[in-house]
Amino acid sequence: MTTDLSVDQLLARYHLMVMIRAFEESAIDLFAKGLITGSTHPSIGQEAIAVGACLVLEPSDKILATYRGHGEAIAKGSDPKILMAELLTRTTGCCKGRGGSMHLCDIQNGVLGTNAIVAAHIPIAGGVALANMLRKNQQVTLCFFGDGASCEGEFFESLNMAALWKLPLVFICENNGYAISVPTKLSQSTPDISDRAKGFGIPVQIVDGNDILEVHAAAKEAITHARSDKGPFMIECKTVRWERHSAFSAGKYANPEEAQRWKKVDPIPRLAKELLNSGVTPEELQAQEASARRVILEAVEFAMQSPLPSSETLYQGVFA
Ligand SMILES: Cc1ncc(C[n+]2csc(CCOP(=O)(O)OP(=O)(O)O)c2C)c(N)n1
Repeated sequence: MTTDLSVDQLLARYHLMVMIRAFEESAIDLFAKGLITGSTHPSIGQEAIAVGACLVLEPSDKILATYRGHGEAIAKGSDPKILMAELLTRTTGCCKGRGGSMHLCDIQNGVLGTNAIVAAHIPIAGGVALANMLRKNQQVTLCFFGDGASCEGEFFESLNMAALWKLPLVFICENNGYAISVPTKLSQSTPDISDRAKGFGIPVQIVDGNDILEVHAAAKEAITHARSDKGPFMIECKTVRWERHSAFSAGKYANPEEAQRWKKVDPIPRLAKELLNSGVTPEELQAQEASARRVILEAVEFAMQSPLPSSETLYQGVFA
């Protein structure tokens, strides 16, 4: 596929995708060691969606995502140190350790929340987009959600109001084929989730979510559309979920071949191939990878050395 991105811009995207991959691998490792409490949901294999879409945004734009949202927060510009500290519930975390892996919020960077309740953030994203429309600030809101979330009533209500009020909102469906253990063919009445948006008169694009060039091109069109007061847009990214729903069940797949299915369409080697074809040397790629992995090692170190909140602070930030 041809692209308007320069080799340097592609390399920056490669760096970010590897950073997200390394962050998720560390999260799985820390979870296995009992250092992450609750749950954690890796976005391994879905990095091209987060990076492809978020890098089209302006810094003042906003995003909301699901509990599988570490990648989107990193792609939107959150410092992996404060995100990793949040996963480890440290005081230096983006929510002072009160949110954990599923509730990342970094207002300064426009990350208005990842959410544990399936689809609950979709109407919130609608509210954010409405506020921005009323303020006439030309900000766009991206709302990432899964195929499972698209079966919730809130999704349909949000589509309707967003279309009716022409909100500057881009819906990005990460259709990874599963909602926990339920394959989409057992939960979705049509193969394409974007058909639902069409029913509300919203323009849609279906892309290969493992091809960052396709995601980038669609995001550019959608974000330009939303920023030009033309209303919402939906992108459906077809992708393949990492082996299991969460780190809790990592490595416990009955069928090991099924567990590895995401590797066959892994977006990172795919972009690497594109870069090599564009004249980037293997050494340059290795240097990018080493640098990205170093950032995450430093983030883990920072988080591990940060203090846990003391019991005296238990009631801080409790408003009701
Ligand atoms: C309202 C609600 N119902 C059920 C759950 C339990 N639950 C957690 S994740 C999940 C699956 C969601 O799948 P999908 O939207 O496809 O996202 P994915 O995990 O594949 O990224 C469910 C049912 C929940 N957290 N919230």
